[in-house]
Amino acid sequence: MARLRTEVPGPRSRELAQRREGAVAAGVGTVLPAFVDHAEPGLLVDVDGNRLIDLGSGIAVTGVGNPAPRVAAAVHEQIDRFSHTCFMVTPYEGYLEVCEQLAELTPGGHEKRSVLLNSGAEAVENAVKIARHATGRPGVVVLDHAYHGRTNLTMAMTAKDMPYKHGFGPFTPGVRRVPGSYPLHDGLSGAEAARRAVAAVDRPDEVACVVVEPIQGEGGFVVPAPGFLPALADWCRSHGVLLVADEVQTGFCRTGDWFACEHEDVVPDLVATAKGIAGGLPLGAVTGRADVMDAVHVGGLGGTYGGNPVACAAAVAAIDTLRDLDLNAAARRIGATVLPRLRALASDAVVEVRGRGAMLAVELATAEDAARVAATCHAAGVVVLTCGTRGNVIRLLPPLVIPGELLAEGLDVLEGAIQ
Ligand code: PLZ
Repeated sequence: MARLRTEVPGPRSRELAQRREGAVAAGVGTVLPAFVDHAEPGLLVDVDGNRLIDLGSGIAVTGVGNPAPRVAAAVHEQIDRFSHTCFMVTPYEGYLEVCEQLAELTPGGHEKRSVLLNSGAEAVENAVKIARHATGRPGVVVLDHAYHGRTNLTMAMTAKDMPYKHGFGPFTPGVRRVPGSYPLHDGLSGAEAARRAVAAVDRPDEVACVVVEPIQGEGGFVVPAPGFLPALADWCRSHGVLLVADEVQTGFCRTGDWFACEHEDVVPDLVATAKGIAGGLPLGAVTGRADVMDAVHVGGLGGTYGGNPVACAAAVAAIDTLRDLDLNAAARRIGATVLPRLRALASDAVVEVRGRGAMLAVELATAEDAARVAATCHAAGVVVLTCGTRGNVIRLLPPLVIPGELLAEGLDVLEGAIQ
């Protein structure tokens, strides 16, 4: 079945790309300049009628599908009732529902509170604000290869200079970067890597929090060695340092659990979420220990749009969908299908195949290899993304509801491109 009607990008997309140049800031990058007209399960249909296989989910956002019928219905229903009041001015029930769901779903049976925000970066930034306030300490510890966002504080926390930080300094002080766990390259056990990480923290008594992605995202889909996260959590506990899990990319069933921390039974003090929480609408959250969250004075947290009612309605519907369709099981099935196929690839360019659930990656030898593989996939109508501090990793983040035959077809293309 021919999915492509024209070359990708086609003539209409190229026209729009030209128009874009006169209107959109050059600093906004684009992976695959095929302008989208609409989406179907597992597919993005572009303005030239090409049906692209979506193995990116808009960077791990539309796990529940795109469009997701229940999310769309909830959004329509909400926006017809009211679009916005600002929760800080006059509240509404949807915000509470999302916070209640977050308390139930995030790791740990302790009492929790949440604040809702607009994006992943805002969630991480607020987690740090809360941790500083609750501990009375200024320091923030982050890892090599970390990605936490593009605001000034989160740029300071993000490792990679180009493109995220280059020319955008000075950055906020107080952020200490330490080595993490990258088994392919450091050969350390989880416990050894954790010892190395905390040894690089000179004044633990001045550290408010350690912020970690349980599987690193933009930095290369780096799965830490088993035991790394639990050892870090133990160290935090014994030094009065809060553990903040940045589950912005890994959360909401992406790795086959609601949150990737669960895989090693790690219970963070605070969890930052966004992306998959609301099926495509902008929403972020910080959820954590009630005593820590409630340490902040009234009025200290918020924002005009944080927890916007439409985004909250979408989140409630997205969470219902993740639960009802058992998309954790779907994510595990995707991993069980993809990993053996990619591991069987015989190519000198493939350095490692790794990942968990529907967060999967192929590390290639060089960034040029990854760029060539991605370009071949794109030309064949398959949306794949790259990542990695060195840009040498191909990553797959398929919608959790992707039909099996589309996933298989996308993999055929990827395998061909790698070979
Ligand atoms: N924390 C772990 O993955 C966003 C960024 C894409 P925002 N990752 C995609 C880009 O080039 O900007 C991300 C993440 C982790 C925080 C964030 C930031 O989330 O919603 O993009 O602000």
